[in-house]
Formats: sequence, C-alpha cells, structure tokens
Amino acid sequence: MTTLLISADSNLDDWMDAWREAAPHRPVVCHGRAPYDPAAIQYALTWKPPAGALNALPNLKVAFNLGAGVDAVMADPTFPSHIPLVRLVDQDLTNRMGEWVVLQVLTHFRQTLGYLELQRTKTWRDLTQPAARSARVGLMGYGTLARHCTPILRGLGFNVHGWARGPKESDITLHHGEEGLANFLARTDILVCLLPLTEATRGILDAKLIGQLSRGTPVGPVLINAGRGGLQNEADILAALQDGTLKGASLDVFNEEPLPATSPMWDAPNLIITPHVAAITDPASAVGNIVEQIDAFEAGAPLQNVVDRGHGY
Ligand code: NDP
Ligand code: OXD
Repeated sequence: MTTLLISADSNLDDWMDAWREAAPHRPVVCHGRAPYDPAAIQYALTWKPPAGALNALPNLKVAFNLGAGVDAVMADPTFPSHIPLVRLVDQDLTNRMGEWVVLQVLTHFRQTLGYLELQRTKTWRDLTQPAARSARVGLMGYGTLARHCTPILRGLGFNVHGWARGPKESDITLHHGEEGLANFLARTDILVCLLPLTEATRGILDAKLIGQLSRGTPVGPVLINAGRGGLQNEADILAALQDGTLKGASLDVFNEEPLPATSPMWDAPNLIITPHVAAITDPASAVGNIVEQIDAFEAGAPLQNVVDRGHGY
C-alpha cells in the first residue's frame, strides 16, 4: 500500500510533509531519496517523472499527476496504457488561475503598460478607454480553469465566450472543434488560452491564429497564455508584438523553461512574462484531494478526472 512521490520539483519535503499530515496511516517514499521496493508501490504522486520510471512499478494502481497539465507524463511512451492517470483538479489551484487571468485581462484592457510608460516620462495624459462591455474575451479551452474565470470576467462587464474540443451545454456561447475556431477568433478581442498541450494543440498559437483575431477594440487584440509553452509559436508572437498585429500579450509558459536569458521574448514590446507561476500547486490542498480519491477508490468508487489517453488530456 506504499505511495511513491516522484517529482522533478524541488519542494519534495513540502509534499512528503503534506502527505504524512493528511494520511499518516499510508506509508510514503520519495524517489531519489532512499531505496524502495518497486513492487510495493501502488500509488504514484507524479510531476514530470523521468521516462520509464512509472513503467518500473509492476503493481502500480493509479498515477496522480501533481498538476493540471499531464503532457509530461503523456510524452513518456513507456507509461502503461492500463494504468489510470488522474489529473489534478483542485480549488486552490483553480482560484489562483482565476486571479492570474483576471489580472492579465485587466492589465491590458486598462492599458497599464501604457500608463507605466507615461509615468516613466512624467506625462499626465489619458489614454482612450473603451467600456468592458465592448470587449470580448475568448476563453480558448473551456475546461475546469476557464469555466472558473467566466463569472468573474462577466461580473466585470466583459463579453465572454469559449472554444472547446466538443459541444457542450453552457450559459455562454461556446464554439467547438476546428470548424468553430475561425468564428471564435473573429469574435475575440482578448484571447485567453487555457488549452492542454496535446498533438492536436501543439503550436496552435501562431501567426495564422493571431491574424484571425478581432480588431474591434482599440486595446486589442491581446494574447494571454497560461496553457503550455508548446502551444506557442514564439517567433510568430514576437513578430506580431513588434509589428503591432498584437497590441499586447501575457505569457506564463514557454517552449523552453526557464526562458533563456538570450531569448528575444524578454525584450518584446507590450509583453508581460511570468515564470510559470499562474497557478502553482499547493501540496496540502492537492494531497487532501488525492487522499480523498484513494479512500473513495478503495471503497469501490470510480476515479474522478481520469485522463483520456486518446485525447491526451
Ligand atoms: P481541462 O482538461 O479541464 O480543460 C481542457 C479544455 O481544453 C477543455 O475544454 C477541452 O475541450 C479543451 N481542449 C482540449 N483539446 C482541445 C482541442 N484540440 N481543441 C479545442 N479544445 C480543446 O483542463 P484545465 O482547465 O484543468 O487545465 C488546462 C491547462 O492549463 C492544463 O492542461 C495545463 O497545461 C494548464 N495549466 C497551467 C498552469 C500554470 O500555472 N501555467 C497551472 C494549471 C494548468 P472539451 O471541454 O471539449 O474536452
Ligand atoms: C499545472 C502547472 O499543470 O503547474 O498544474 O502547469
């Protein structure tokens, strides 16, 4: 009944402490810290595990990802297809993403970068400010995180609509699939991307997509991405910021992380960079969810938030 923590992050002690606090009766070991018997491991808590590491656990029952995005595990071809992979759905993480998204939307919409520039030159001048109701925020990927942002953005007066892979019931206009993408983009002034990285979404944020965004408000179009860096064609985004096709952007994620000091993205105009911190995982909160899931699973309940291997998220 041993649980294995196998994570590339540096905060291993926080996870071990959180686990021992939440499940003192469930033994836990940490990969890389001390030897363990692979055959004793039934559950894995995993974040960017080394390729092949999960395949080396013959009695693994469930792998719990310690973040919402599972692309790192999905990239390991040796990860056995019969082992359920559970992605993290956690209210604390969801709240944090809501904060980041709303902060970025308002920063661009209220032209904060422009005002900072005016302040730098000691210039007292107003910039034309449209009303929130005239701006359309398009949530690209309409899953757990994006759905949380909708009522907050609507409460501020923005028009909100979304784009997902498949059709679904919603109280906002939802476009879906490749056939719905052009309509979605043509009605979007501020694009917020919260897509997972899969074979279908890799590189989707490119010049072609940016060129289809609405130019219906003087403060747009704006691109905001906290999904994954692999969704981005960074050369295209840089060019769009430089030639004004994009009025602004906020990127929390990059193809290469940490973003190298030599990257031209650091100097891109009207770009806000945050270092993959939009919604970090709080170990205590996440472990609480995982232990509840294991208790329910052992009592015979189905697992929640299991990744669909075919779709990759
Ligand atoms: P969900 O799985 O709940 O939602 C994913 C959404 O993307 C769904 O609406 C899904 O459509 C849609 N989608 C997937 N593939 C496609 C496609 N090919 N075309 C159109 N839509 C698609 O994920 P979360 O909301 O929990 O998380 C989203 C991502 O955010 C994570 O995968 C992760 O990469 C990133 N993330 C980043 C963090 C950060 O700090 N920067 C923190 C946490 C997450 P459908 O509804 O039809 O299934
Ligand atoms: C996540 C992340 O997926 O931190 O949770 O990016």
